[in-house]
Amino acid sequence: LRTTTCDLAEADDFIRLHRGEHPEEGPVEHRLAEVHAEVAATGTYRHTAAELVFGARVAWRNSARCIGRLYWRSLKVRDLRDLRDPKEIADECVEHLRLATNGGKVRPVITVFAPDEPGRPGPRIRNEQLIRYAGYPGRDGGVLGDRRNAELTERAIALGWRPPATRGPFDVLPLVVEREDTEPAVVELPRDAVLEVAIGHPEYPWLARLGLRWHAVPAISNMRLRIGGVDYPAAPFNGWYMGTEIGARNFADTDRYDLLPYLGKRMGLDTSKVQTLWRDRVLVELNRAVLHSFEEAGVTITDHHTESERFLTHIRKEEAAGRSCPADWTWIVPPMSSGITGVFHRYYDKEELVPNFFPVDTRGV
Ligand code: HEM
Ligand code: NRG
Repeated sequence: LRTTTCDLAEADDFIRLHRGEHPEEGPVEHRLAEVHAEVAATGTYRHTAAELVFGARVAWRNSARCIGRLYWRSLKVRDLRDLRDPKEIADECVEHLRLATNGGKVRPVITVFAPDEPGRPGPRIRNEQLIRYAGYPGRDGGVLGDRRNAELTERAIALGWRPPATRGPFDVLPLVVEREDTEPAVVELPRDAVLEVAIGHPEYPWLARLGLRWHAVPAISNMRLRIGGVDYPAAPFNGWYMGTEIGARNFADTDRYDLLPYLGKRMGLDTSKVQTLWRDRVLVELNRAVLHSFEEAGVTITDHHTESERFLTHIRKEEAAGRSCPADWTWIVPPMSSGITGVFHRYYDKEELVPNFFPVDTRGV
């Protein structure tokens, strides 16, 4: 746990970056002296409200794995740094979901809870995302639901969570929020805070009858926001989905919902050998179904072609502003039809910049 004195060099770099991009915030030397004095006295320092907003937005701007960065300036930042009580945090996560969901017109939001301080770790959210579907051990060693969340499901049950009487493939898990000196809080999300989209297909009416669904808002809750040497271990953030995340990964990966074999048969394809490309054909229809269903439901979603073009625009804008734009090709390139998207055909800056998001309990760099 990083609960030692904050990194002064990183603090300096951040304060200079902020004043450099926001000269209206006043002279940098004065603020640097303040920060140094506070770190000398307490081992850490408190960001101003403006620094927190800027830091969170730049953390998004610096996220090398994210294709959605064009709108980094629009991130809404909720400053809840005074909250460390697990139950209060869970309640504010629910409020986060309501603000972000916005009736389907999804808004990018981050909620920043208490930071790690010397000798006093901040709170932590154990769910990978605010909305996750349970994965229950099934018969024959299989899993009912999302295998990715099997461990979290087991943990929630051990902590006293009662799954629905009839277990299904899309049961929303409770939030598990921890603080060093208290029992973890296990808090169920109210139904009306979780907008979901029922998946149908523009031409195959039978697909809607399978009962597939997915949640509208992807809200990552297990990454540490690091700004100017200060770590915020609980800082859930969300944007909206790119269709392939659901259609080409969550529904298709063999260690997730693994739907391709079943759908191939339902589509009447020759699944006897890979070179009929039956899996590729199912993938296209499944991804059409996801985009079609979100669109019909009035829920914000983007496709991988549009998002690739936007990302290339973003890189051009960053270069025009005199900044490099680090990007990880292996994450940026979409998991289907890669070669027909623009992001496939180039190389990217490789350095790691801070502020940024890191796995919650490692240093990351
Ligand atoms: C990753 C799209 C907003 C930070 C990703 C990925 C996609 C994506 C497709 C790859 C995910 C995967 O392969 O599992 C988008 C879109 C957004 C958006 C369409 C719409 C606005 C945001 C926001 C933030 C953010 C608001 C933070 C404030 C990240 C980070 C990752 C990521 C840190 C890497 C996650 C990891 O390492 O597991 N994004 N994103 N994104 N995005 Fe975004
Ligand atoms: N692939 C994951 C979500 C990862 C982040 N994607 C975003 N982030 N779109 C999934 O649930 O499928 N975001 O902040 O919008």
